[in-house]
Amino acid sequence: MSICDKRENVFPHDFAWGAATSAYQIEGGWNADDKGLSIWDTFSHGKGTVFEDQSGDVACNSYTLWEEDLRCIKQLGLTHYRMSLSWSRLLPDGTTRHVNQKGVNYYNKVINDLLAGNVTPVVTLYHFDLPQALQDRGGWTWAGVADAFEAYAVLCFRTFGDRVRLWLTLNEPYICAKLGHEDGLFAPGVRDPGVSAYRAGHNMLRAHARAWHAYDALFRPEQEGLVSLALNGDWAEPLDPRSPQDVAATERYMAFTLGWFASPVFMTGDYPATMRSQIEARNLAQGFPRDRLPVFVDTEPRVLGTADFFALNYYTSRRVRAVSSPPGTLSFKGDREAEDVLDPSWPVCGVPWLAVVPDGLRKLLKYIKDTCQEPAIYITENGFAQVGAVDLEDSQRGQFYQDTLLEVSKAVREDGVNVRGYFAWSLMDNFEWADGFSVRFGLFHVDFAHPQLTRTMYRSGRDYADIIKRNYSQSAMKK
Ligand code: PNW
Repeated sequence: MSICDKRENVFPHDFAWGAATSAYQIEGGWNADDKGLSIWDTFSHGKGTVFEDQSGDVACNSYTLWEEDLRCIKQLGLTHYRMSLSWSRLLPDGTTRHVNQKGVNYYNKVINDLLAGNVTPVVTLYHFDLPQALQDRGGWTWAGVADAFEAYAVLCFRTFGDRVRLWLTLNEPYICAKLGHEDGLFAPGVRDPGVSAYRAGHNMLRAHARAWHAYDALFRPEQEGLVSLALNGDWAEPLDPRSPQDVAATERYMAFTLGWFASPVFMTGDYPATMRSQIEARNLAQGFPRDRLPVFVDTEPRVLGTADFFALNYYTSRRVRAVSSPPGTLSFKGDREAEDVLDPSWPVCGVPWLAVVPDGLRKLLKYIKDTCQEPAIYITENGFAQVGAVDLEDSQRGQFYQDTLLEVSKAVREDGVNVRGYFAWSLMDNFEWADGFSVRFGLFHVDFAHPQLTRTMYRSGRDYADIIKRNYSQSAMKK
């Protein structure tokens, strides 16, 4: 039975039905109207960093074609739209010394148009695109980045917060830390295994906390909004459930991924104990620098409790087995000593890292409920990729959304998880980071070869619209 056939109303009447995008992935206009450079401009303009040396210079050109995006949003019947602001479009050198009014005007129009169309904006302040001027001072590994982020956040709350009530400070600090500072696969392309990712992650947490406290003190009384950060998390299970080593490795895997950021904010105010002990043991045994995993000091604003809801980006699940790292290898994976593999029974969709495991989402939701004190949860990203020849009749992806939302409804109804909304990644095909335009996550197809960058609804867009409509009218009947 598909979720569309369900007669009972399983989603709350005010459930958020959304889709998501991010500034660099859709906007284009990389140097239009005084926008400053971001690290993704620099990174993608380098050679050999992105598939076929593509870049987001034009992308979906949403900077010019926003009204086309709005049409797509309306066609889907979304109640919510998750977007991000380009920091360097608003603050070309990353600081509030100079505010770019044209950037302000652009986002004002987007937000106002959404509200006029009865769509609630959910706004991410930072989705991977740090101003290059701040990177030049050390980027996320520079302690001062937290001051710059707080000032930027305050500007955004002051400028847009009269209309925006749902805020996300950072998107996926794990991906930014690990792919950007450990593997060098994402901007800023730093390859400094076992050191920089922890430092970058720490400053992201400090920056997030500063922004949350600023909102709490200065804006919440009047604006009454909610602020969180979007954390990506895979669900993980031991490769061999009877192996105590694999079971322990799975716990380490969870600690070093979701736990890295969820534990300081939602659980204890510090990194997971397993993460600390692993890293400290390796520092000691192998003579690595002792301060690799920074400490939270109480002279700084506290990090624990700085999220008004849990924002989860879920894509996939993993099987995990224990590995011991060879001596002398300074790396994140060396610290973790847990290797993740795919279960052969899981279908892989498009990209190699994305195994389709809808019930992994249900398990992860329950895990978050149990370990993070039953937070309200928004699923701020979830999606299914297409690569190669375009298939507008992508019934597989429609099925994926049905299967996934059925699992979400079970989490709500059977497990009592407080899920408040769901955002499909993505509204439309866009610049998929190091994969360029070769990987398509959209509910709308974008013809990147056409000067108009024509948006065409995939069959999965119709399927998702259908799911929204049915659940919406059912909840309206029940209300
Ligand atoms: C997320 N990985 O990033 C981002 O929030 C989106 O911007 C992105 O388009 C979407 O997922 C799809 O990839 C990820 O390699 C990027 O494991 C890479 C990975 C995971 C998430």
